[in-house]
Amino acid sequence: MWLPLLCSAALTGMPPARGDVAGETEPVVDVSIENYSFRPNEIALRIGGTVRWTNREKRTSHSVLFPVEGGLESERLFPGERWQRTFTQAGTYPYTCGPHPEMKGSIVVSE
Ligand SMILES: [Cu+2]
Repeated sequence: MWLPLLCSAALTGMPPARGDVAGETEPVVDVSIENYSFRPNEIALRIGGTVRWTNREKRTSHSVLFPVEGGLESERLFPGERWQRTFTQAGTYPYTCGPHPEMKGSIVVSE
C-alpha cells in the first residue's frame, strides 16, 4: 500500500512543466545589482547560457551596457526589475552600467 504512494509522490516530484518555455532548460546565471555593483561581477558560462540581472537596490536605477558591442544596453532597470541576455557566441563580454561607468562586470562564454 505504501509503495504505490511513494511512487506517485516521486512522480509528482518530477518537473512536468520542464520545456514548456523556450530556453528554460538552458542554464541561467543570476546577477544581483546592489550597492552600485554587480554580484558576482565575473561569470563564466557556456554558449547558450543566459545571464539574468536583477536590480535589488532600494531606489537607484541601473542598466547593463556592453560598450564593445556598439553600446548594446538594457533599458533602465528600476528596483525589482530584471533583464536577461543569452550568449550565443564564445568570447569575453565586459560590461558596465550606463549611468554608473564605475560599475564593472564581465562574462566569459566558452564552447
Ligand atoms: Cu548603475
